[in-house]
Amino acid sequence: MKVSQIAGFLGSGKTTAVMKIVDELIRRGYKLAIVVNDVGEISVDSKYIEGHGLEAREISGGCICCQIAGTFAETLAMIHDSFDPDIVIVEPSGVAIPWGLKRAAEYSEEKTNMIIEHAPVITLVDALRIEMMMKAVRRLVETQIREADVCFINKVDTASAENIETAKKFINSINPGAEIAMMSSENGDGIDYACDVIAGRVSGRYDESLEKEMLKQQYGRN
Ligand SMILES: Nc1nc2c(ncn2[C@@H]2O[C@H](COP(=O)(O)OP(=O)(O)OP(=O)(O)O)[C@@H](O)[C@H]2O)c(=O)[nH]1
Ligand SMILES: [Mg+2]
Repeated sequence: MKVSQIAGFLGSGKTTAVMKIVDELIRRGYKLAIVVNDVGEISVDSKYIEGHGLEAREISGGCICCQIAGTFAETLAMIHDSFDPDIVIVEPSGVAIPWGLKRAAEYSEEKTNMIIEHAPVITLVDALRIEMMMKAVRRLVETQIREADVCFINKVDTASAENIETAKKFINSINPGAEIAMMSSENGDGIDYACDVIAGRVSGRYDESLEKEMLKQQYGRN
């Protein structure tokens, strides 16, 4: 079962993007499930779910990449056993760490008979709030970018050229290997491409030694 995460800081446009991605992937013939991890409130619109014939689960009360990893793994196992989708789209909370989520997803292999395959990690970078993020929540956003396979600079419909350039430079400085693409989850630009990435490619499994190496580089040797 393939697991696709749409990461990004709080308010970066994840839900807006996930809804459009789900529509497009269903149109392409994939069977989908979605898991939303909101810290606190319920955000999946049940009417939307019913109208789209897909399976949805909400996990609240903690971040799926850490405190409630067990619950997330059980949820994935249960989705696999009951619904068996081609792809599970996960909207992590805005403070989740992509590789932590990969690891948590792999725990589900111990809960039932299945193999998890990761879609490329997509991180949305909010072009409208790039300056704020580089100051106020830099460490977190850096981690989300460093662990991304493809970074989508989002909200390009209203962002200035300068904002977009700042976001590009910031991403490049943290993860020079990451592909950078543009998105407006509001008007749909970039959604088709995100679906190509999710359906057509895979990303590596969680690698503890690689994570330790990255942390060393980030925080110094001791
Ligand atoms: N201009 C513009 N605004 C957007 C775009 N995508 C989302 N927004 C707005 O950004 C805000 C947050 O969008 P959400 O999709 O809820 O973002 P989120 O990442 O799911 O937010 P959390 O789940 O709370 O972390 C909303 O007010 C959206 O209308 C976009 O492409 N362009
Ligand atoms: Mg959301």
